[in-house]
Amino acid sequence: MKNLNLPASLLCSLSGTAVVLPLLSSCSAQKKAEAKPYNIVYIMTDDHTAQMMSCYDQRYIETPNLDRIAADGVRFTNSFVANSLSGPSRACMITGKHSHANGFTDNTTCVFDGSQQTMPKLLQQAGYQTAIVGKWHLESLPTGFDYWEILPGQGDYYNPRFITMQNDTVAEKGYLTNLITDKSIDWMENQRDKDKPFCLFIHHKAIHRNWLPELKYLSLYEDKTFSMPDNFYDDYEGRPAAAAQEMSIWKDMDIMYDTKMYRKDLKSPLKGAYEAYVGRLTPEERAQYDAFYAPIIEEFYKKNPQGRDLAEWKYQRYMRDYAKVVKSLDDNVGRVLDYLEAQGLLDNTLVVYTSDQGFYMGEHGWFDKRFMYEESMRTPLVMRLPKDFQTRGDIPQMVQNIDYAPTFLDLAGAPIPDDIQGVSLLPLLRGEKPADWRKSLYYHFYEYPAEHMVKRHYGVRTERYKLIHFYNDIDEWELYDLQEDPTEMHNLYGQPGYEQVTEDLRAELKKLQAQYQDPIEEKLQAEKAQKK
Ligand code: SGN
Ligand code: CA
Repeated sequence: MKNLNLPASLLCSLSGTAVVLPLLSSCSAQKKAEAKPYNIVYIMTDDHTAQMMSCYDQRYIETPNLDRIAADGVRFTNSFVANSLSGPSRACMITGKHSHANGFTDNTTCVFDGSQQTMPKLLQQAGYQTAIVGKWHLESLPTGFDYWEILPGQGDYYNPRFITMQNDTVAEKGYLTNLITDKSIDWMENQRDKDKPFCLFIHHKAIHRNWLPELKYLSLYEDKTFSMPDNFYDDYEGRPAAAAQEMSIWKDMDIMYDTKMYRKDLKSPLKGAYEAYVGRLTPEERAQYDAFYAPIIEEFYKKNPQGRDLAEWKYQRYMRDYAKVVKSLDDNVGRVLDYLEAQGLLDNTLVVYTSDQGFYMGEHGWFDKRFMYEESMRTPLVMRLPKDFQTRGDIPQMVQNIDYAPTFLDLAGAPIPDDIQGVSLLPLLRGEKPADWRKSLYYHFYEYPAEHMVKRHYGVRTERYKLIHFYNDIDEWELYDLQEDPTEMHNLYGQPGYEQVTEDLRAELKKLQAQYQDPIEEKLQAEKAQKK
């Protein structure tokens, strides 16, 4: 099921249906003579979930510029990551390989081996200029980029620091989402070699914790009451790993750091981290920030909500802050689209918008991600296609972040090395419906024990079912019927009537682990044998 690996110039579109021509016909020859290589603008945000993007979900907020990408192009309705965490997701994306194969399995212990094969390096070999601006999060410095300017670690929202190619850390004035966009546009306009095709990664910190809004949007959404998901008060029955997490809005969200109810005279575990982040504001900015929060803080401590009142109060503050941060992001995506349009670049550029993973907006009572459950395994994915791609609307096939590398290489007409584990999405972008498209996805999360305490797990997802194995200090299996139970509240593993489904999924899981060469099952068997 590898891509067809033919340059775009070998394809000719006949009445909206893409047809592959075995030899250069006069049509493709003519196109080849005219064809300019495509550019790629890859915009990736951090922790932006499809629930908070109106082209996916109309319940909460409007995202007109993100929706513009989908309206003019395509929306993937089954887009997933291989490991729902920032560093690992980014490593999957640039290598086209699962975490065990690219070596970056978690944020806490890994340093990306930048000497390995990556998509940006292969694009450079194909004659592309490559650049990345924004969050990098892979510990080692970027390789394979002609230009880079990255954030130290998670980065700062206010008056942020950037690491330059000289390895200097430089603080800048402004709001991070705007600055990343300014720098990206500046690279396209003033710094790149305009005779070469380019691939630019615009990697935002938005909408990562602790959701600090641009000051001009502090008051936005303050009148809005967000509806709560039905499973906000999930009791995790039959799901011990879900019960053991520490990412509950009610119990784990920090009152100062996350909900900004700062008081000098009180304590909270993340008070110092909060002070450091808002301490980056200038005195004038801080005065504006404090003036907004002062009455909310006063009212909060006066009412002193407890129990479910506190949980629901926190949920509203969380939703509002997150929505405000999305607003600046949406504005800035609009700026990039406008720039490309004004420069006449849009027709020749693939614009991709995605996130490093999904996020919980109160589902199961949570914030954060990590789990293989739907909200965090999914990630938004919309694309605006170059002019000669006629495909529009929804693409329902299951795709994963390991597919971006082969897709971009394919679009560039570059060969896709055999060890890349993802598959090119180009056939889907051409409107084809490949009969042999993948029927299942593999997932593996490793970062445990760690912040939020989500246990290690791996699993398989098919169109209808999901089988998960939580391991390490636990040995628990979970089975979900996504058609009957889309919010994954009923673990069916071991229940009568599901023997065949379980057996089939186990076989599929084994097949995927063999295909991708993930040695985890053998490792666990060996550990078990040793214990006996
Ligand atoms: C930080 C956050 C966590 C978050 C991780 C990973 N804590 O450590 O809430 O899960 O990043 O996020 S914070 O106190 O520093 O805000 S990731 O998207 O980078 O993987
Ligand atoms: Ca993230």
